[in-house]
Amino acid sequence: MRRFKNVRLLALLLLAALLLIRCGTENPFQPTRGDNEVWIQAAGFDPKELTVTAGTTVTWTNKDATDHDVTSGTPGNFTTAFQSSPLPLHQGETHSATFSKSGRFPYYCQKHTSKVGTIVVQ
Ligand SMILES: [Cu+2]
Repeated sequence: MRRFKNVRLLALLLLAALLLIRCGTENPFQPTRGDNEVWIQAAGFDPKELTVTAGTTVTWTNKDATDHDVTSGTPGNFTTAFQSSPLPLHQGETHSATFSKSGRFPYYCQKHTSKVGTIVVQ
């Protein structure tokens, strides 16, 4: 009886996993934002300011249908303080950069310069 229950549970879990996989381009196994992750939403970078410790790798994920980029610096003032995304990110694509030194690192989207964010490294 117990064995039969386990088989039913397994079948149910398998069905749930299959349903999740069918749910579009987003990673179904990561429904919430990670600690060192910034989501690029239609409204802007989320969170707008992210605080991490030195040595942390931050990952940006484009959650919007529109292409966006992650450019180190402030609008019109590109810097090489950290690795910018080489190309615009399509929906679902990610870009990562490692922050080894402490400080405030502003960034923006070149296509939509009202979209700005800051990584604070402690
Ligand atoms: Cu953009």
